Amino acid sequence: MATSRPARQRIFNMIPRIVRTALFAASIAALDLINSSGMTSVALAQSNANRLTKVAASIPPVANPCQRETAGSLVKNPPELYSQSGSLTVNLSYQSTTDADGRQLYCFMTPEGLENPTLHLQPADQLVINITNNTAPTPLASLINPPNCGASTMMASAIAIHFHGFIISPTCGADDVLHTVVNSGDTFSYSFFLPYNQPP
Ligand SMILES: [Cu+2]
Repeated sequence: MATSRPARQRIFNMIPRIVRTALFAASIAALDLINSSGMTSVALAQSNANRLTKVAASIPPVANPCQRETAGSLVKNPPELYSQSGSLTVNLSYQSTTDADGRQLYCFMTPEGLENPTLHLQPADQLVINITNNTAPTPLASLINPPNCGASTMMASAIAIHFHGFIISPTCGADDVLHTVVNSGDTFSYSFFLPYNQPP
C-alpha cells in the first residue's frame, strides 16, 4: 500500500534563539577589526537599499507580554503553530517586561497573544517570520561592515534569529548569524524553504 508520507509525522521543533550575547557582540567586533577599511558611502547606500527589501510591516507590541507560570503551578507546553499547504507565516513581536521580582523577561509574542510558539513544518515547507524588535532602544554599540543584513549599526538591544539543525543557507533572510541586525524599532523578515531531505 502506497503512502505519500510516513505514518510518523515528521515534525521539527524549531526554537528561535536570540543572538544577543556578549560573545556574539565580541565576534562582530572582531570582524570589524578584520574589515577595518571602513564603510564607504556607496556601500552604505547599497546596504540601505538591501535593507529596504527586507523590511515588512512592523508588528505592534502585544499587551501583557512574557507571562510566566505562577510558582507551584504545572508548567504547560508552549502554543504550537503548524504549516498549512506548504508554508507557515508567523508574525512576532519581540518584547520585554519586568516581573514582580524585578527580573527582566524577554519573549516572542504573536499578535494573537501566543507566547514563544513552537513552529512545526514539513520538509520542503516555506517558513516566513516577520519580526519587530519592540524592546527599548539602547545606544548604538558598534558599526557592522557590509555586506549588511538589516541594520548597519548594532544596538546592544539588537536581535537576530538563528536556527539549529535546519539545512538552510547562511544568507540574509535565512541563517546569516554574522551580519543580521534587527535593532529596537526595526522589523525584519526571514523567508526560506526547508529542503526535501531535511531530517526531523
Ligand atoms: Cu546557536
